[in-house]
Amino acid sequence: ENIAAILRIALEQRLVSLVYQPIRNVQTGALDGAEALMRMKMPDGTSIMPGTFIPVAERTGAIIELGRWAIRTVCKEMLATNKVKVASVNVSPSELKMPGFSTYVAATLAEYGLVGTRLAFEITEGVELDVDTDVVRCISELKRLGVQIWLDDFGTGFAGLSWLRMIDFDTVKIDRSFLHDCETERGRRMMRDIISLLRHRGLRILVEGVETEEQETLMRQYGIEQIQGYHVGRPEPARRFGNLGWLPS
Ligand code: G
Ligand code: G
Ligand code: MN
Ligand code: NA
Repeated sequence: ENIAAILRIALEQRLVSLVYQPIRNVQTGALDGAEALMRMKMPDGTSIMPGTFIPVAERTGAIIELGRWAIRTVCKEMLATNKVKVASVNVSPSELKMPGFSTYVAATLAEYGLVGTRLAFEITEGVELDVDTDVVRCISELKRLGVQIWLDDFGTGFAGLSWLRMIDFDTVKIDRSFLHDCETERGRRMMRDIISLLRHRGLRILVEGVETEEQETLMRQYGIEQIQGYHVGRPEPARRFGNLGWLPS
């Protein structure tokens, strides 16, 4: 298909790039890691956001190639250079269903001399997701490599709780809509209930969409481990990272 070919050309011509949004440990203030987000630049200089091209890539199968490129690039420009301790990559369920995904991940980590624990995959709790045996198998293979599995946008889809039943996630990212609702007592009660549910299951919690100091303080009081959002930092190219005070052991 046409668009699949365009995406392939975009990759070859380096029109696709990654930006990284920092993740802060809200208890210590340290930079814990960064999430990789894809960007596509058109020859005329305008940017296309993933919300536009990822669904097309998923439909045409081009997501497999884009996804592999993203994993390799994160290993090369963020992890091998020790710019962050942990970097996360968003993955579509269709990538996890492809035979050979975990083999590719293992080979890429080995190529850059990285331990699996430094890489995380964010799986979005979208409607289209069905937890089938292929996905579960792929996730156990990744976990055997030490790779972290995070649940993204928790609370926005129908599948959240059944995913929690079936998959041993390392971190759950609570969708930013719940944080924004924390302006009201009703919203704060909801947030505390979600935190309590996740705590009882032994999950690490990251809250997304922190835009103010007040929200950061509230999340610290709630005992959240990690936060992300414009208050911590916007997505930036890899070259903007580097003096983060973290040294590999
Ligand atoms: O950066 P932006 O707000 O446009 O990202 C929106 C969403 O696009 C992300 O939350 C994520 O779900 C998806 N996305 C971004 N980068 C990637 C990627 O590399 N692979 C996949 N599968 N999805 C991505
Ligand atoms: O689905 P996912 O959480 O991976 O989407 C990440 C996207 O969320 C980023 O590309 C960014 O555009 C958006 N985002 C990140 N931080 C904030 C924030 O503090 N406020 C808002 N409104 N959007 C954010
Ligand atoms: Mn994400
Ligand atoms: Na999210």
